[in-house]
Amino acid sequence: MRMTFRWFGEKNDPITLRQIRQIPGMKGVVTSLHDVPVGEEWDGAQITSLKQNIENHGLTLDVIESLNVHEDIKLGLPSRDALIENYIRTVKKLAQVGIQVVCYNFMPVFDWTRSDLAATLEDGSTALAYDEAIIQSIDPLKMFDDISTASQGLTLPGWEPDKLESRLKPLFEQYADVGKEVLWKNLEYFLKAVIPEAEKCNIRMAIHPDDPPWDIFGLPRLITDDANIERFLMLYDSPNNGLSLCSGSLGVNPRNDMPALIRKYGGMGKIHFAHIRNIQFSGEKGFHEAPHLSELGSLDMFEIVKAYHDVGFTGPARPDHGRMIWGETGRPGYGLFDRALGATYLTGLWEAIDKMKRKY
Ligand code: DNO
Repeated sequence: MRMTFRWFGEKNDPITLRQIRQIPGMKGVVTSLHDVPVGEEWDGAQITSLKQNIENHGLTLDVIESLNVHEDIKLGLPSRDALIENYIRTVKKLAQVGIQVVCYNFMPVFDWTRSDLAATLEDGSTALAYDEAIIQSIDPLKMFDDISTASQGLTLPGWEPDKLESRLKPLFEQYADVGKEVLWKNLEYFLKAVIPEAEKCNIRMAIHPDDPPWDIFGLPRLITDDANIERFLMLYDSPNNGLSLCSGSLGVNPRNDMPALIRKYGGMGKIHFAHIRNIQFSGEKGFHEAPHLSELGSLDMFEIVKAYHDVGFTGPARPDHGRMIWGETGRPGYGLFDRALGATYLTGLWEAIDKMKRKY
């Protein structure tokens, strides 16, 4: 397991590469060109300078999270072919500078979704939370404004203004005809075009599970559980077609046994990137994000990290969303302090498991 940290770029993140470099055990960075509108081909020089900047700080660029998929591709519109061509050209450019893993998702309209970006926990910290009753009562068209207002002036991943703002209403209308099976077909079409090219240039494509892993606002969601992950992998069976396995996304459905999923898909070599975080159930389809520690959440992080260790996972992993603690302000879920604590905790678990296995 190679410990990495998500960073949103020089102009887009209050956290600096220097701070990230000072987190004990931190090796690499996970990032993206956040200012390029989704669907556009990335500029090679910008990719090179991003990588160079990260390396100048003593870190490596391990994963592109995300190379987002344009809604027209998910909708299966005629414009998708040109957009897929752009996507492939970007993937090839990433490969040229030595990047090996590309994370993306195939969630319609909204990426991850929460009902509260700053729910207060017992200890006075704040965390992201989800309550199905609230989500069902929210007008999704208004939700974008609420999220933008609450996000401290920083763009939240998956909620980029260019993608949503004025496009939201027409998008919902377009999705009215796109049920689950159509979405599966459109995903298959995308994979059949992209994965053969990823194979040629050694990029491991890693889909992120849907967060939360159930339909929201009447929009279909696909990557939600074991059966659907199997179906996904069979759409295009290739070592380059794999997963960004996220314990906090899949783990909010108590029927998803995270250590078992890690053993199964890690054992098959299908996990290209690991997001590791804890959540606390707060009812049927309800949860808040918890500190990474097992004792403070519903997931057993020892078992999760041990499962990665048992399958010999050598890929990039990152602590995922953190709480806001110690008075920090910033991008909800992506502050420095709690994620740094998460990273060192996960590194500590790994060391303990590793040494226990080798010494006893
Ligand atoms: C949320 C993230 C997601 C993830 C995308 C990948 O914080 O885990 O936004 O980056 O779904 O495409």
